[in-house]
Amino acid sequence: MTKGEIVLGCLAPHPPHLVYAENPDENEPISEGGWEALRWGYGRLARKLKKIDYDALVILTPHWQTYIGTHFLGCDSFKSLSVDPIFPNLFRYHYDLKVDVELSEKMCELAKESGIITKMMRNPDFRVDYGTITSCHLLNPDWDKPIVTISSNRNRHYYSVEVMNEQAQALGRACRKAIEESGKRVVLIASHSLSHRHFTTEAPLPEDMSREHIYNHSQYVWDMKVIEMMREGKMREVIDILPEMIEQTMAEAEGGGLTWMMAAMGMPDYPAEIYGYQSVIGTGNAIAAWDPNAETREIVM
Ligand code: 2X7
Ligand code: FE2
Repeated sequence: MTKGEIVLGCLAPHPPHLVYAENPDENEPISEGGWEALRWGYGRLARKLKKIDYDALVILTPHWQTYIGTHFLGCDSFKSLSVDPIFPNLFRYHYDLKVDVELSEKMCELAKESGIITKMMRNPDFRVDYGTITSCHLLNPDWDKPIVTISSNRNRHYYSVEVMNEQAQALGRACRKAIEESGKRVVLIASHSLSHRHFTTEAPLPEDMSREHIYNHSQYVWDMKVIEMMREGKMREVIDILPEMIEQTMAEAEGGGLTWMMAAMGMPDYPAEIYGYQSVIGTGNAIAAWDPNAETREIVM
């Protein structure tokens, strides 16, 4: 069997606002648009993905939170209605997705072998979190590839940000080994924003872009610093300073997504492709991709 490989890694933020703004058939609410800088960037990355030959999308999401171990989706398919708990006015999405259970089991097994507490989620009525649905919809609106979702273990809260950062790296290394042994070509997704300070009052019309902006300059400065380091190919350094960024900006990277993905990809020292940056309800959202293939890697923005 040929050795499996990670063919792309994506930082893919999941504000449900972006799906709402796209008006896909799957989502009930109707909008007048909004957040174009992110949606157009996602469109470009989705077109790149269409040109890549891959078998599955593997996503780590901070909105499936587990306190005992790391869990992996373990049924062939999941179908239900996903309603955002905070924004039910924007996101009531009918999903019907397929899971690569074989790959999921392999990652679960190798993570366990490396000392991580793991569990397969075998409940067919399990409600898939909106982080998975939003990031996967925006990257692959056709839903024509199977996915694997990995939960976010809350060791950041149980222990510390530093423990999270170490554990997520161990998980990333185990997932890489599992992918290599599987023989599959896999796209990784870290589903989260960068700085994460929310606004406190919502505009009467959510897509009213005159109300959308960063609310705290320090958060913006952190976001720009991290994006600059991504462009420079300094991902080892980004992961090293991540605990400080998380504490100062309430960043969603606390869920382990970026750390996990970068460890799985061997801490890229080549430039990330940047597809967009914009605020959604005050949070800082960057879309970025790491393409290990130097021939297809681009300077996007
Ligand atoms: O979960 C989210 C998020 N991460 C960012 C912005 C808006 C809503 O939900
Ligand atoms: Fe979120």
